[in-house]
This record gives sequence, structure tokens and C-alpha cells, in this order.
Amino acid sequence: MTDRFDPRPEHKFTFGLWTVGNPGRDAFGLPTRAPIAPPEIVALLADCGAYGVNLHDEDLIPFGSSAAERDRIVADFKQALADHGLRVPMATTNLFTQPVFKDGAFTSNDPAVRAYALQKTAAAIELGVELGAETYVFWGGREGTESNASKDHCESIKRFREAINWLTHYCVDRGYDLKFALEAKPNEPRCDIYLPTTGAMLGFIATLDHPDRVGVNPEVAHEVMAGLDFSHALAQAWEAGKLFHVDLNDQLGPRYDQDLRFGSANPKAAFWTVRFLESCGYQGMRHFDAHAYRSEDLDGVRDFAKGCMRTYVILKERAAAFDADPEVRDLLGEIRADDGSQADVLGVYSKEKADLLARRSFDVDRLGSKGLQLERLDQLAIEHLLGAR
Ligand code: DIG
Ligand code: MN
Ligand code: MN
Repeated sequence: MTDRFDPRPEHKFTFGLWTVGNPGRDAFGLPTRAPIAPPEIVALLADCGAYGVNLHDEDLIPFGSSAAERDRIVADFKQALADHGLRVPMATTNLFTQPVFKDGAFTSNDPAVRAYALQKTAAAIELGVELGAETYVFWGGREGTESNASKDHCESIKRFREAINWLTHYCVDRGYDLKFALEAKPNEPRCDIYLPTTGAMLGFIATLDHPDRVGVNPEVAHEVMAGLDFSHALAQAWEAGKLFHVDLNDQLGPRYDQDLRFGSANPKAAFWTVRFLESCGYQGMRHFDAHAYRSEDLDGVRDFAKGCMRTYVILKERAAAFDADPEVRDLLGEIRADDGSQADVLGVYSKEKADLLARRSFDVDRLGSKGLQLERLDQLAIEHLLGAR
């Protein structure tokens, strides 16, 4: 199946090694697929039309590998990247699999664990830089609690800040212009994870030593797990100049993290996500942090990867058609009209404006009685989404 919805390099679609390499293990079942070596994953993603591949340190270099083994693995991986023309736009650290991190990494109560987490992350940053990564993601999957008695929450935030500051200073010191992207998630694997939403991360970034080097990596499933609208999270991050990366997938409401194929659960929400990313000017990667159903074999994994990308391209076309629809444009023109009648009191405060406003009367009954035509507008969106226009 080749058509106008095929992925192209300019789409900047990327996948983590851990996504198409997911072996189908879940909390209740053994793996259903054989492991795929990273060079084979590179070949598979290139064949599916991806632009790049991302990785945690341990996705490529098994935990406990010797320096010689590390160098050999990296050399083989680099050869595969060169052979298939894929890039490594993003790297990150696995601070969640090994038992040492069972009570967190940067927020662990044990200073030796916190120090080891910095050491592991610094080594993973070196790997990312060696592979050409421009963005470095931090997902604090274990930075949380089961019992709130276990951690001083203010101390935990301070420890997380200390770690991110330490690592940004490390990058400044080494001359790396890596952009850090913080990824929020409300829970799982911990009962509650600190800094649970993109909004919380944005507030945290403002307290850092180098806030200019730190942004966010919102993930669809994680905001939906928190009951939030993903396009609103994207907009707040973008408006703050902090949308450094994005993890696309899908999620059927607040439940365990499903990391479903993009657009497969809530195509209307995916429509708003694509419409925002394609209209706001975001030039970053479109990273699919998702995996195939446990039921699938390697052909099914390919179907999953191609489906993520095709759905994005289809929705990009549908969103452009919606915004080009004369009926939509006329309706939005009416709904968003500004007659300039309040320009003398809105905007930046002044004492004159306050005095003027205090003397102004408003016909609140007339203002409240207007029909806003939002049913008609949303129906137009639905009809474009369903291909009926
Ligand atoms: C989970 O959504 C997290 C980890 O997979 C990884 O650390 C990050 C990278 O996108 N997403
Ligand atoms: Mn997830
Ligand atoms: Mn993610």
C-alpha cells in the first residue's frame, strides 16, 4: 500500500528502539515476540519510512556491558544508521528498570543511588552526543511514592532540581548544546509520580539554573491518564517556548499507560493534536512512543509503525482541509471576531484604563444570550475527520 499518506523524511517521524523492539511482555504475561537487535530495528524503521531512531542507554548497551563491548555495540549501531540513513535525534537514560532505582533515581532517599543516577545519566549523555542526539529526555518513572511517609516531597523536588541543574552544568562544562526535555506522567510504575503533568514540569523549569536549556516532552497517554486534553498541554508548552519534543501515541482514558498506536483510540483528539503541531510552527521530531499489541508478530509490528505514521499524515491532510473549508473560515471569523470596542480597557493595565472600565456598563443579558454556533463548527470538524467533506 503506497500512496500520498506514506511517511517522508520531512515528516520527521521517529521511534524509540524500545517501541518496535517491545517484546510483547506485560504485567501478566511473558514476551510473545523474539528480541530484535538494534541494527535490525534500524533496518525495520528505515524500511517503514521513519526519519530517526531514539534510545535509552540500555536499549542499545545491555546493563553491565564492558567498555570494549560498549564500543563494539556502538560501532555496529553506527554502521546500521549509516547503511539505512537514519539519525538519532533524541536519547535518554533508563533510570527505572534496574532494582537500584526501585525508590527513585534523582529523588531516592539514598545519596549513593542519587549519585549513581547522575553517573549513569552522564554516561548516557556521552552516548547520545556520540550518536548525534540534539534532545535529551528525562522521564522520572520511579520518582515518586507508594507511601507519602517515605519521602519529604519538598526535598524530592529539590533533589530533582539539583540533578537537572547538575546535568545542565555538566553539558555546559562539556560544551554540549543538548536541549533537555522533561517528560511528565501522573503514575505507573509508582503509585504517584512527582511533577505529574506537562504543566507541573513547566512550573518546575522556571526554578532551574539554566531554564533556557530545558523544555518539555509531553506524551499523549500521560496527559490523558491525568484526564487532560493533550492539545492544551501542547499549546501551553509551545506558548512558553518549551515544546522541545513530543511523544505521540494513544490512550483510552485514565487507566494504565497503554502506549497505543497513534490515533487508534481517540482519532478526534489526535486530529486536534496534529492540527496544532502542523499550524503552530513546531519543527521538532514527531516521536511515536508506543508499541504494537501483544498479539502481534513482526509483521504486526511493521503494521503498527506504518499505522502510526499513516494516521498522522492522514490527519494532517484532514486538518488542512478543515482550516481551508470556506464554511469553517466564515464561522471562525464570526466566532472570533473582535470589533475593537474594548481595546481602550483590555491589554496592558494602566490607571486610565481602570478608571475608564470602572465607569463602563455592560449588557450582560445580551452578551449571554448569543448563540455561538459551536455545534455547527464541531460538526464540520467531525465531518472532515470522517472524510465526509
Ligand atoms: C515513557 O513514556 C518514557 C520512556 O519510554 C522514555 O524515557 C521516554 C522517552 O520518550 N518516554
Ligand atoms: Mn507512556
Ligand atoms: Mn514517553
